[in-house]
Amino acid sequence: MSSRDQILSLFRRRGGEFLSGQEISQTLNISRAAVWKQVEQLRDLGFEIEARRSLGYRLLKGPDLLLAEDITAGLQGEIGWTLTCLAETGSTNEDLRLMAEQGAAEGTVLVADRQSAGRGRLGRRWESPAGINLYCSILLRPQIPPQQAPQLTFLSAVATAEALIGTFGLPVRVKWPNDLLVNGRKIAGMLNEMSAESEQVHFVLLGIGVNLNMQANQFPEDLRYPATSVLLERGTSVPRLAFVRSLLEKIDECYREYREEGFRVIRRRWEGLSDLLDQAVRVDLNPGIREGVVVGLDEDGALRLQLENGEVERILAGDVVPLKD
Ligand code: BT5
Repeated sequence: MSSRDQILSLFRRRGGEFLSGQEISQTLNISRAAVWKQVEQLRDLGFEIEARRSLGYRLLKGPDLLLAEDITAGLQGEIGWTLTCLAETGSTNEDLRLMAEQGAAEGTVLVADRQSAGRGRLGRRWESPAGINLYCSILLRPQIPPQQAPQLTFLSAVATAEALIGTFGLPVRVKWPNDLLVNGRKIAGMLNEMSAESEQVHFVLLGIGVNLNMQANQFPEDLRYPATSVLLERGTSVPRLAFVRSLLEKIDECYREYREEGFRVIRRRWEGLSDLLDQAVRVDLNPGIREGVVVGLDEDGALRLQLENGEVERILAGDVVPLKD
């Protein structure tokens, strides 16, 4: 743990009471001057810390920071989480890929407060301003053949949707393949990547971006779809910590189910979160258009579309829009 995290953890344990500079310097084994420097850095990060000559320091108020120790404290589940929170990085998926290639274990998670080059799919950008949202990547090493790896995309969408519903009571729906919408506006996106050889997956990275406290003017102007955040839907800001914890618990639960029962249960949960099941839709295959009725998901995550002639076509990529009558 860094000196900064150690001081914060001391403050938290003291619950708003004063901590003397001497006590901090002894516990951390750093000089009094170093303690002062750390306190100044915490203030730069937005912590309100009162300093009194005879009493020492006390924490009055903290920003909504994400710290590894807070996130994992007492988390239940089977995946052993190893979490690192970064103040800033290019893309958590990029960083975690390097760690995975060097042998990082299943359950390794990177969270960033801000991403300077947050990635969407197909080279698109994911807007990732500091201090308000969740940007994280989760490393899994499932024992599956590569063609089943897309199933993990549906797993992360189900887990994220259920965490949003459970924590904030929002009416979240899934949009094939991997967007989460509230009232037709995008609140979260998934960027899952894998490394595999012909028979076996080496690892899968679940990249998850969730708009928690994003204000309307913080979205880029050229959005492909209208976007929203928990703040915009609920009208109040929300703590990021509670959400990340619930997300990791949901991932753990879904992954256990997936290992024990295969894709079946995840698929059923995903279909329950989709508005498009049994609906007439138009799919823009770019190029080409298909119209039909959505009859479910295939084993590999393809959308099953029943055409007018009764045939079922598998849609691997495309933009799906409901047909209004
Ligand atoms: C996605 O791509 O929806 C995947 C987003 C994954 C982001 C996470 S954050 C942690 C991890 N590390 C990364 O570098 N990435 C992952 P896609 O479906 O291609 O959507 C991208 C499009 O959504 C952009 O072209 C914009 O139009 C729009 N967009 C960008 N930022 C947005 C935001 N914050 N909220 C909603 N829409 C956004």
